Amino acid sequence: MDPRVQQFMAMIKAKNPGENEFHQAVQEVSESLIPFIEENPKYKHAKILERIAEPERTIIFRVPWLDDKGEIQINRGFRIEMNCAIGPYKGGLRFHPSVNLGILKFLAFEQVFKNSLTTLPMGGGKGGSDFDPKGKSDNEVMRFCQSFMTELFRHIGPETDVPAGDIGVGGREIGYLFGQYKRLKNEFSGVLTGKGIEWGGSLIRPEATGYGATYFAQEMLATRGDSLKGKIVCISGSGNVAQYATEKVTELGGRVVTSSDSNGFIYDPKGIDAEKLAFIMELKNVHRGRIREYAEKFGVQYFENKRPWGIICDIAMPNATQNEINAEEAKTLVKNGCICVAEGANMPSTIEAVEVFLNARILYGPGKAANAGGVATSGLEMTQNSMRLPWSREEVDERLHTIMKNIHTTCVLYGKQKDGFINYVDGANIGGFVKVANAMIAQGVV
Ligand code: NDP
Ligand code: 2IT
Repeated sequence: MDPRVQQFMAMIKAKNPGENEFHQAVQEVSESLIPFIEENPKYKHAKILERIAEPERTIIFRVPWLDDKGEIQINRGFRIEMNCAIGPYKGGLRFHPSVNLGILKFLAFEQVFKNSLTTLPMGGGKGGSDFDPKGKSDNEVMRFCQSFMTELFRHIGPETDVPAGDIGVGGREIGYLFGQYKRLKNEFSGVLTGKGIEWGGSLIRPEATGYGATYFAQEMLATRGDSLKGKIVCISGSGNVAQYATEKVTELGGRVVTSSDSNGFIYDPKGIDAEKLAFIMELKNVHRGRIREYAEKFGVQYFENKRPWGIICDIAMPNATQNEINAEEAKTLVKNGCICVAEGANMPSTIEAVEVFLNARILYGPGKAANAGGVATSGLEMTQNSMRLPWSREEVDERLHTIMKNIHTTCVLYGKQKDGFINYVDGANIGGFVKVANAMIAQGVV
């Protein structure tokens, strides 16, 4: 490791003990940024890197609620307001039992760079709870969301901080959260994104992350005169991002052969076509069942407690969670001929796995660039809410597509090496940093 990175990371680790995912995210970014900052001393003098790694505000609160048996349950709620140099804090809420301060700080940190890359005026934030929606009734989820918002509402607002969904938070949860915010504030506003289409949501927001990651893969492939046509694609996850990545990849001529959840994955060599995807959507979004049921329904193989990276593919799209591809799995992917990795999830590859992809010189699109289509379309939802005027499906999709192309161009601008190889990690980190850093300098010591 570069000794300057090592020194910086020693400070970060001492200040944020035990927050492993946060350390990992900061390390990956500082490996790109520290050499860049050395060449641009104004950022060094203004201590931008030191400031950007310290949240502007961290809110932690108790979330008590009553389950269906009338028993009191207590969860912990969080909102990390990381950086508002270029716009109100913006980023999702995650409800998952693994949620803790370190995980949300890594996500909020990534969000600052990602939101800057979208070209839209959004700062970075993230929040959530260790609440586990699995196995809970709709009424329990509603009571939890109402209690969560009863504290969160005083910290957020359409000009202050605009949460959205992430793992475990989809249309149902956003509805309950919005309902409670509206009651408490007596205000109908764009305080959350991912809203239902009848009450202020944007068309294409549900599709946006998966579509955007696919558009980004398309751009990466085009740099090598290639396309998605005829490609075999391994996708992990079966939630929001995975579902719409599967839809778009298939539409563009690729064949998606895997789908997974936290219990295992299915392998369907014929491909997950529109009819089978409709089954997954019904299974996951309505019945909230397990992916194993796909194997039973369509007579394909199911691998319990396994991840799909051993399946031969041209393209991998990790769309489930952080650190779901380790170095061994990365090596297997490369050995099996994988030429492109487009991350729909946030930080799904470990630092060692990223190294494997970069050393193999395959097309590697890190999450903060490849999955920015979700938050970008949230930004478009905010615009429509401010104008009080909805755009058509075509208009939003076209804007999303343009934004993904622009993010790709920014990555090339900052990540293209002398030998022509595009290092998308450097490209996304530096490309996301510059605008935020310049804004911070202009706004003084704040
Ligand atoms: P969902 O809750 O809709 O789906 C999550 C999927 O990932 C499920 O299939 C889930 O399986 C699986 N999963 C979650 N945790 C784990 C785990 N620890 N191990 C294995 N599988 C796991 O979430 P999204 O699709 O919205 O989010 C997926 C990823 O995309 C996350 O990394 C998120 O941060 C990122 N992202 C999401 C955006 C959005 O707009 N929604 C935008 C940008 C990034 P199970 O049901 O068994 O838990
Ligand atoms: O990680 C992400 O970018 C998201 N979960 C979406 C955030 C948003 O505000 O739409």
